[in-house]
Formats: sequence, C-alpha cells, structure tokens
Amino acid sequence: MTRSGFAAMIGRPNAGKSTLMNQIIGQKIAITSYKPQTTRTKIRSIYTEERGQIVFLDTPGLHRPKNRLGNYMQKASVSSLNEVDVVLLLTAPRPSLSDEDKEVLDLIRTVKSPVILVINKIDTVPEKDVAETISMYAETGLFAEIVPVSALNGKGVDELLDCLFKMLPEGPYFYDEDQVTTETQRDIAGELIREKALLLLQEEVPHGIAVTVDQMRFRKSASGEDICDINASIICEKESHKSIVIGRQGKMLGRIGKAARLEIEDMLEMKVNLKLYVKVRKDWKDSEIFMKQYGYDAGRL
Ligand SMILES: Nc1nc2c(ncn2[C@@H]2O[C@H](COP(=O)(O)OP(=O)(O)OP(=O)(O)O)[C@@H](O)[C@H]2O)c(=O)[nH]1
Ligand SMILES: [Mg+2]
Repeated sequence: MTRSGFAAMIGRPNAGKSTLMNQIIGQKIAITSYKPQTTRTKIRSIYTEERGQIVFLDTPGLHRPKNRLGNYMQKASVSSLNEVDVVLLLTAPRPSLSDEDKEVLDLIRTVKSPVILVINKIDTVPEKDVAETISMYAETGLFAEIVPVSALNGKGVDELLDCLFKMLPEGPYFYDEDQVTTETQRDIAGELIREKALLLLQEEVPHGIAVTVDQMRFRKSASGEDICDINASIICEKESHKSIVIGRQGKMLGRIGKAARLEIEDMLEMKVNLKLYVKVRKDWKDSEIFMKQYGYDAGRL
C-alpha cells in the first residue's frame, strides 16, 4: 500500500522553499533567486516513488503586504496551510527570532495539520549554529519534527522525505507517476523570463515586472528540426522602468532574452526563438483587472 498526501512549503522570503521543492523533484519547476519575493503564486509539484506520492505546494514568502499583489501573495501562502496534510516551515539557521519570525510562528499556531520545521542552508553555518537554532525552535513546542537540510546540495533531503512518508496517510496516487507538476510549459517559460529579469535588474524594477507569454508555437524547420516560437511581454509598472528594462541600445532586454532562451531550450529540448516586448501598465500591482490578466487572480486561490 502506498502513502500519499499534500505538503506545503511555507516561510519568510528567501528561505529556500522553491530551491527545496526543485531539489526534491530533481527538476526546475519553480524559479529561484537571491532576491526576496521571487515566488508570487502557489506552484504545485509532484514527487512519486515506491513509498507513494507527495504533492508539494510551493508558496510566496510571508511578508507584510504593501499592495494588492502582496495581498494576493499572502493569500496564496495562507490558503495553502489548510489544504495540506503536513506543513513544512522553512527557515535559515538564526541566533534569535525577529518580529517577522514571531509573526510566522503565530500563523503556524493556527495550523491544524502537523508542522515540520525545516532548517535550511545548513551548508552556510557551523554545526553549532544549527544546533542552537534547533533548540530555540524546539522550545516553542510547535513542531512535529525538526529537520536540518541544505536545499542547495541536497543534504538532509532523504531524511526529510522519510519523515514525510511516516506522517502521510495510506492512499493512492493523485497524479500519473510521470507527472512532475501541474504548471504548463508556457507558465514555466514565462517564469523563466521573470527569473532572468530578477537576476539582471536592480532595486525595485524587477519587483514591478510581470511576464505574459502571448504566443507559443511548435513547428519544424525546413531541415526537419523542432523549433518553438515564443512571443512574450515584460510588463513594467512605470514608464521609467521600461527604458531600464530595454537598456541602452536594447542591451538589457537582449541579455534577459538570451539567458531565458537558453533555459527554455533546456526545458523543451529544442531550439527556441524568443521575441520579447516591453509594455507599461501603470501600477498594475494595484489593479485587480491587470493582476487577473497576468495570472494573479485572488478569486482562484
Ligand atoms: N547556500 C545555500 N543557499 C540556498 C539554499 N537554499 C536556497 N538557497 C539560496 O537562497 C536564495 C533563495 O532561494 P529561493 O528558493 O528562491 O527562496 P524562496 O524561499 O523560494 O524565496 P521566495 O520565493 O522569495 O519566498 C537563492 O539564492 C538560493 O540559491 C541552501 O541550502 N544553501
Ligand atoms: Mg520561492
């Protein structure tokens, strides 16, 4: 008999939730970056092996929202808490709890399912710091288990999976065993473009960007080679951001496009023609209508 269930990745921005999900699946499903607030919506991935199937929900980092998009992100995270059999709270090792950390713990107190504390990024600190973080969190009495991991190099991930399979109920697979995500290739292509914008642009500019994939078409070249033509738009929240995204003589847009194209080619395993356009939709992060168009529809969470 197999075990199966749902597990949500929750935590402050930058804790490594998306990196951990990708590490478990063994494939890049969610984009990651060293900048906080990378993930904007719930992203579902599916891990299947002999013991059973775990459906992971990656969520946006918990922060104090400053606009409608922030509210949407908060809702995406909080709503996942009650949709799952087990919650993984991710944190980096730390000497003490900040006010924001305490707010996250208050949220965790409201969760009915068991919560596993995942102390991530253990590759970045000495072992004694990990031990101190474990005892600080253990004192709260909120956690069914505490598991130290490095999402980046995979250390501790097997132990985490052992823990999860012990907690999940017996049950059948929810998805075909070869399905790794419910995201479409089109969704992921758009996210890869946003990831490159996040990496290459500075300050608030990349946080005001949305990406739409306007067309994605597969064809064969004259010589019979598979090719994917993609037209996508980078949406900026301000006119002044548009010229930064394009850059002098289109240099920045060219860099974003090339980096994204290479990764999309890896994902699709074929040649990609990527055409990027830049548009301004003033203050779209506070517009319900634009947010819906860009895939951030609070009504569908
Ligand atoms: N050294 C180290 N870096 C890590 C580890 N896990 C994640 N990171 C890095 O931490 C940064 C944030 O990782 P993400 O996976 O994007 O974090 P997140 O929690 O999904 O962030 P949001 O989506 O903004 O909430 C990236 O630069 C990762 O490479 C780890 O175990 N060790
Ligand atoms: Mg993330």
